[in-house]
Amino acid sequence: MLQTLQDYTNLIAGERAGAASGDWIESYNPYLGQPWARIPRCSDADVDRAVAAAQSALKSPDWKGMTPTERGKRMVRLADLISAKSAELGALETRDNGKLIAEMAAQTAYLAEWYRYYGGLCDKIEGRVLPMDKPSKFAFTRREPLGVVACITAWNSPLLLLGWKLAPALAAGNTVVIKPSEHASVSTLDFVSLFEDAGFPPGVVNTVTGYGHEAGAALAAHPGVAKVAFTGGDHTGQKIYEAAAPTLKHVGLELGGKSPNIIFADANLEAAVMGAVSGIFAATGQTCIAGSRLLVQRPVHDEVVGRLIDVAKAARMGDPSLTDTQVGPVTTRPQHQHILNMIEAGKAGGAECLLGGGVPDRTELGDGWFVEPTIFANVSNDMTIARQEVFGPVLSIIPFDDDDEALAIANDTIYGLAAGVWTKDMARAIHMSDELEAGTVWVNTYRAVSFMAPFGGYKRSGIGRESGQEAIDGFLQTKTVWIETEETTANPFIIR
Ligand code: TXE
Repeated sequence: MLQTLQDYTNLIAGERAGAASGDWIESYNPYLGQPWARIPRCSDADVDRAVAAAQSALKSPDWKGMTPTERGKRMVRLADLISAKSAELGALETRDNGKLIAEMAAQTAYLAEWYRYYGGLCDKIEGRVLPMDKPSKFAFTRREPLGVVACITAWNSPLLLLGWKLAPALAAGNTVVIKPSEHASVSTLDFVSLFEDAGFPPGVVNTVTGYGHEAGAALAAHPGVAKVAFTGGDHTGQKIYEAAAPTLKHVGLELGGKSPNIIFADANLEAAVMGAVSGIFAATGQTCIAGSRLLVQRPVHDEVVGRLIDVAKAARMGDPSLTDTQVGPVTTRPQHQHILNMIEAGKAGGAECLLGGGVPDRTELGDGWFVEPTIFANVSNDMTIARQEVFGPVLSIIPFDDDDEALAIANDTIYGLAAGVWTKDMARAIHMSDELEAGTVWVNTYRAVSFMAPFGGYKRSGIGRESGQEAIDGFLQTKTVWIETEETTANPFIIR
């Protein structure tokens, strides 16, 4: 039966707009494997309009002239509106990206806190009076917005990943053009309606939807954009870095990972096994912080593997819009194929597939893009399955003997986004957290995030930090103002 597709449009300069070309992209419901909505397929002309709108808003008295305290109040008002609408936004995300409603609703409920937190910081952005070494000079610093910020986001957690960029960018006084993923744009297009109600002037927040190589590339290279804040794959991150180079834009890159989750023999094994499950099977492994390499100390290796299989086998797979589903589909057809290819690479590379390993043979799952929770044992760290990001429910288990070996394996990766350590020995926990090359280390927990906690990658996992107070620095630039306080005329040929 043909379904009527619902059209969602962009927000540019406070007005709703389709693409200048009139073209659309179908957005799929991954559980049904069917299109359910359409989003505009934008290109250069739309990007030019959105950037121009953001540039004009940046200089408008309504935004530039708004006091930081007032800006903060509007962000808090926005947070309240998000809280009131969070269930609806979570349901939209589930429909569009296929991730569990339990997960998406929790994310959209928590999302408001980023806007509250950064709303509170708006009027705490302070310059300094410098204790001058040149007595007649008075000098102070001001911290000013960068300009127009492009927020380019991925499909796995559209609104949360956006909030990590948008909230500090606005708090710092920038204006924004958002390019959500072509695979899951709908929640963003719906969400931006809240800005008018919260009292933000038109043009402060704009959107352009479309393909990465069209709208995304045009935005990343646009001379009117001062910073690109991006979440996505590392190869795309590299392209964005290159596109930003000719005009020397600032960049913030939150990229992928191959995060080690390390279980020592002295750990609380029940908690550790649940931590391993949450690291890889929650969100169907579609999270940058997936604990995709599970390092297990040999004395407890078999017990951990046995417990993991029991939990993973029992996980309820199905409709992501039901609150008791534990494993949903993956978000895109290409991603589905990529995961299956990686599973084949694991088998071909000699890893032992103990669970799953393909598409579930269950008619009740219909045409949804499902992959079985898959566990590989006896993985060595040089196998493809241990080196490349899968972004799916595929766990590689690697045995180790002692702390040094665990560290050597854990750090032997091009990535460095996160790591987990499970032990009751706090000296060991501290030592491991000192030595692990990762932007986040979790001890006896996994996949915890907060608006207060800086988040970002070492090595090829990214540049810059999101969340926490320091994130706002990434959206500000410092101006130093010098004032001569004496009436003198200095020698122009020497430095003053
Ligand atoms: O992400 P992309 P995709 C990883 C994961 C996955 C892989 C590819 O391993 O398999 O990336 O996923 C836009 N200029 N992660 O293809 O391509 C694109 O339209 C400017 C990790 O979805 O990185 C989208 O809005 N923009 C990750 C955004 O970039 C471009 C989350 C992300 O797309 C562009 C998702 C270009 N040339 C995937 N090309 C994480 N870190 O959480 C694409 N885009």
